[in-house]
Parts: sequence; C-alpha cells; structure tokens
Amino acid sequence: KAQGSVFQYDDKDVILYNLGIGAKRTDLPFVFENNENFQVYPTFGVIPPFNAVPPYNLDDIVPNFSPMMLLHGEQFLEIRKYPIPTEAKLITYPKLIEVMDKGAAGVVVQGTTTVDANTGEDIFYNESTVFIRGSGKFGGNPKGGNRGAATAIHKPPQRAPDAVVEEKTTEEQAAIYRLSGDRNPLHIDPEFSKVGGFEVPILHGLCFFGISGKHVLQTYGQYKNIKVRFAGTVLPGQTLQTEMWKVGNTVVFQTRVKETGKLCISGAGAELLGGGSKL
Ligand code: HDC
Repeated sequence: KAQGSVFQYDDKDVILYNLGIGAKRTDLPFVFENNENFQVYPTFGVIPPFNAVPPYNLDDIVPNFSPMMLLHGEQFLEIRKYPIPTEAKLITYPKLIEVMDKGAAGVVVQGTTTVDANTGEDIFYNESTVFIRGSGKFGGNPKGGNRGAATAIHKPPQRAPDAVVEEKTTEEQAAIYRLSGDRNPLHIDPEFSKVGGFEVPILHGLCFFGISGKHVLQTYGQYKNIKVRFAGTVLPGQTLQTEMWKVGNTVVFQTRVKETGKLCISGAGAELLGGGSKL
C-alpha cells in the first residue's frame, strides 16, 4: 500500500495561497482570518499533494529524464467535500496512473487522493499530467485512457464568450506562489529556466490555473471539479483573460495572454456545484 504524506495547514497557509493567485487586500474573505466568510479558493485542492512522495521515480519511467525539461501539461481537480476547511491535517496518497509516449516527449499522469487525517473522509482528488520534453521514443503507447471528467477536453461553443475576466499578474507572482509548496527552480532561478529554454523564469501552471479558477468562481460560483490543459507559458507580469461559456451545468473556459494573444489554458471546464447559483 502506498505511503501517505501528511499536510497540515492553517489560516496563514490559506492567506498565502489566496495572495499567490492574486487576492487583493480588499478581498477580505480571502485575506483576513477574522472575516466571517473567511475561506480558501477551491483550487487550493492542488496544494496538499505537493509534498507527497510518489511510489516511483520519473527517472525509472521515461528515458533521458531532466527536471529542466519538465512542464506541467494538464490538471484535474475534484473537490469532494465542501466547505473546504481553512485549517486541517490531511493525508495524500499518490499513485501512477499512466505513461504516454508522444515521440518528442514523455507524458506521465499521477493521481492523488487527499483525505482528512481525523475522519478519513475524501477531501480532494487530483490528476496531474507532466510533459517531459526529450523523454519520448521509448516504444510506449501514445494515447491515454478515458477517465471521464479527468480527461475531458472541453470545446468552447462558436459564439462569443458569455463572460470574460481580465487580470494582470504581478512581476512577483511566481515568487509568492512558490511559497505554497511548489519550489521548482524553473519559476525563480534564471540559470535553471534558461536550460529549459526560458530566459525569464515562467509562472507556475497551477498559479494561472488558480487565477482562472478564481475568475470562474467570481462569475458562476463554486464547482465540483475543474480540468485544464496548459497550452502555453505565462511570464510573471503578463495579463490573463479568462473567456467563459456556460454550457449546461459546466463552465467551459480558456485563458489567453493578452500581450501575445496566445492561449495559456485551453479546452478547460468546471462542473458547477449546484445549478450554477453562487453559494
Ligand atoms: O503546450 C506546450 C506548452 O508549452 N504548454 C505550457 C506548459 C506550461 O507552461 N506549464 C506550466 C509551467 S511548468 C510548471 O508549472 C512545472 C511545475 O513546477 C511542476 C509540475 C508539477 C506537477 C504536479 C505534481 C503534483 C507543450 C510544450 C506542453 C506542448 O507543445 P508541443 O510540443 O507543441 O505539443 P504538440 O505538438 O501540440 O502536441 C504533441 C502531443 O502532446 C499532446 N499535448 C500537447 N500539449 C499538451 C499535451 N499533452 C498534455 N499536456 C499538454 N499541455 C498533444 O495532444 C499531442 O499528442 P497527440 O498527438 O496524441 O494528440
């Protein structure tokens, strides 16, 4: 049986996460622990698995593994219990889901189940896909399995978006976001990022996932799950535009970097919690 990793957090971790995805000092429920609606953004669910030690090494799974060549490819998060606690002791169990050979890259999907340490109840489920450039051509299967919402690629309708939210990230966005758990040097150290092909350290995929998820929350309310593909990189300081379409009970969305016009999140969707009403 896989070993679980403990993640204990409190209001300080909640506020740091919220600030990391752009909460403003005026967003009191997100930055002030004594506010009566004090809460964490639901995309916080990707944080507890971060210190989980997988029961395998990427080195043993794909050839020519280099951490400099690893990019976050996709993320699926399911929030299994609301409200999300603002302090708790959680345990995460990681497992290997699948490995794909895309030729120019190896793609590895990890699944994590995060439970409450006291009650054993499921709180979060995640699937994280990493895209490792230069680690393909090992004779593996190029296609992955179908796991419903976790692997769905959502197609935006033809019409103009029903809502667009724009937000400029700050130059310090990655420097703050990393303190929530992902200390990958790719996001802070220019020497490291240069080897990976980036002159300037790039923003964490899960940071702009969180910002986009915040835009969905502000516009349509809480969701049961959220799935994104990281289609392009973002530099700290760039402006994000989240384009959203309400399709049944799902918010289909994509996020664009305003300065370049390119998508950084594509084919994304969030399944709303209850009839689309705000909580
Ligand atoms: O899409 C390109 C890209 O640059 N995307 C942005 C990546 C990014 O910025 N990610 C976030 C920053 S990195 C990060 O945050 C790392 C973090 O610190 C650590 C991760 C932690 C994980 C969590 C653990 C708990 C790129 C380079 C990804 C792909 O572009 P191309 O090489 O041009 O690919 P393309 O030719 O279009 O497609 C080749 C095959 O790959 C599939 N694919 C494409 N994009 C994918 C992807 N698969 C998964 N994720 C993606 N983002 C395509 O479908 C295609 O396969 P097929 O031919 O079978 O359809």
